[in-house]
Amino acid sequence: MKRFAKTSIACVALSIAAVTGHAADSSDPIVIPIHNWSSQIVMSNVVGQIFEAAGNNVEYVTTDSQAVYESVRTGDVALELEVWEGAFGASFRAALEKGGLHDAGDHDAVTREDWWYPMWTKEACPGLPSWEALNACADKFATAETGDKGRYLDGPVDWLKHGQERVAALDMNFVVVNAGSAAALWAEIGAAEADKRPVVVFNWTPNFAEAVWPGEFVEFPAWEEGCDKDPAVGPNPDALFDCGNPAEGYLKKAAWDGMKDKWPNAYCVLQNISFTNPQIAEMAKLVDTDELEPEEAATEWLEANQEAVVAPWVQACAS
Ligand code: TMO
Repeated sequence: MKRFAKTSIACVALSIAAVTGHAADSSDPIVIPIHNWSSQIVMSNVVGQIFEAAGNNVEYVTTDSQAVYESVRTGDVALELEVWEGAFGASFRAALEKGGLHDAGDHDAVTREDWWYPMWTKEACPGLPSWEALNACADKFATAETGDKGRYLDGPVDWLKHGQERVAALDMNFVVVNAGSAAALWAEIGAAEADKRPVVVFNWTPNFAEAVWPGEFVEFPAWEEGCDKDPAVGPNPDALFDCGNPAEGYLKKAAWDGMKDKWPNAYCVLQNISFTNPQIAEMAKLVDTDELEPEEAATEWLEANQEAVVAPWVQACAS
């Protein structure tokens, strides 16, 4: 009985390979890394569920969002679904140079990650969104914790490492405080909303937040290639990080070089996957606004988008 079952599974695998022209995927789990913001967790579950529906085994591991590029490079995880240019461009480029991972294509989405304020903040600081106007208003953002300097609530430390360096490079009157979690950012905005207190926090797009709180990014000196490597780039000739993050950043997929040989069918689907800004904002909303668990959010997202969005990616690999 056991032998018969094994044989028939092998036959099915062979016939899939014959139909698709790909070898069969390994039955080892495709390990997908999970980080600490909602769209990434939901997207990872969406893609995991797509792979499972195709017969792959999938495993999720929670990892640091910078260290993950080393994990993809060495094959400890198979891929990364959200490589945001602003937060992770430097780690991604460093891993590419070492070898072992590659760029598996761009999502349709255009991204931005930077200092951001809810619109009511402009009443206290009408010169916004200019960073110089923000700096001139620093006292409006002062708290007991920051004395006469303004308080900027940055993301968790693993996302962006150079908030304090930017403040120093541009000689700003701000103190950078790292939030412990994404939830702490939303709590800060929510708490300021009642009395329309001015706040400036780290935020990004696509995200659920844009549908909840109208707001704007602070306009820093525009990002130029090398701003993080060459002091001469950017307005301060002696400092790195004297510019904003890219205002029209990429969102990439990264894959372990071994993925295409070990799971050729899943790898083919990965290459076709491309999410848009509204789709990614919706994934975040299902968790952050609707309070679904990420797995449920992924299932719900897939039910709504299976036919129109997902099926073509999968079918293109079956022919
Ligand atoms: C990495 N993130 C999207 C939270 O800026």
